[in-house]
Amino acid sequence: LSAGIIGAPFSKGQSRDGVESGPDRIRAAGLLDRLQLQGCAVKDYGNLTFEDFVLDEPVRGSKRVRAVGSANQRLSEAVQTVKRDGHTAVVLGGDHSLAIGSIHGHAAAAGPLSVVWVDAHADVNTPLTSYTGNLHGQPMSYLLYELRSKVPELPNFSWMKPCVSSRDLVYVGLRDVDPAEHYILKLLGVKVFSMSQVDQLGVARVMEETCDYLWERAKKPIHLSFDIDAIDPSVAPATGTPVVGGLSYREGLFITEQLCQTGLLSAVDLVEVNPLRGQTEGQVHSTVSTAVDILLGCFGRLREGNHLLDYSLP
Ligand code: DIR
Ligand code: MN
Ligand code: MN
Repeated sequence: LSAGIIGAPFSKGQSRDGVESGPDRIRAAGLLDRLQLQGCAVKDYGNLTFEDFVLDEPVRGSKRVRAVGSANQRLSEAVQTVKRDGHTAVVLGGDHSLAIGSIHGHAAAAGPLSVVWVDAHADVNTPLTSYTGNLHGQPMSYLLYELRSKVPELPNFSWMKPCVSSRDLVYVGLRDVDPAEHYILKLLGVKVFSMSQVDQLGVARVMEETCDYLWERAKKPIHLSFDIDAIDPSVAPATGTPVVGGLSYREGLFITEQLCQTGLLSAVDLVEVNPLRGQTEGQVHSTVSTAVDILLGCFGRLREGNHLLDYSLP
């Protein structure tokens, strides 16, 4: 296993300051050392820098489209480099609009993907259905082939084309879905395990069904896009749009353990950690360390314990 880490300190897909410091806070919590200690090779590609747009007026109600489009083009290229270097890509956000570039770059380098989207929100508004105009609530609508005719052309988005089929997408953890998003999910028949299904089936069945569903046709590389707000705010409060009733820490880790064990996990986004949204340093710490543990789980950390292949007793 090897991880290629990209920091994407990007915040313009939503309106709250602070989410741009996610990558550095997650690194400062020891992500790289801890990955290496568990036997994972790590290459840190550093933080991306993004172009500033002085004039970035809303386009059909959507905010800072030019900045988001340009940043995602850079991110897509960075993810392609990491994949071509042979690593599992790790994108540290930043807000969830960066899934546009991350998934686009992953698909450009690796071909058709399965996407597992773990989030309180579906993030499948189109620019025309969004109530907020925030692009972090829209990335999946840009990425799905089936919504192509529903997404207007936007400045700085001509570099990207949809690259995900709605049959290759599974949601886990939803509990705050806008009416138009719910309509889209039903119309396209997207596989959704909302918090209600997690309650009904338990996380073990949810992950078993997720993997069975994704493998029905072919075993494609998996892109995990993990919004920290999927986890309950009692554990991960330092995020821009917390929603009560989320996944427990244990359910979050279980999801990563199961996806890692498929052997197909090929890229991971960890997004929406916003240190400025914590009310205490303890809240920030709990959120950041949960994010780190989720990433460690993606790279083979097991709660039963691990040891390296060449371990020998002293
Ligand atoms: C809302 C909130 N559905 C929107 N989305 C969030 O802005 O479209 N996504 N917070 O993470
Ligand atoms: Mn999200
Ligand atoms: Mn969310």
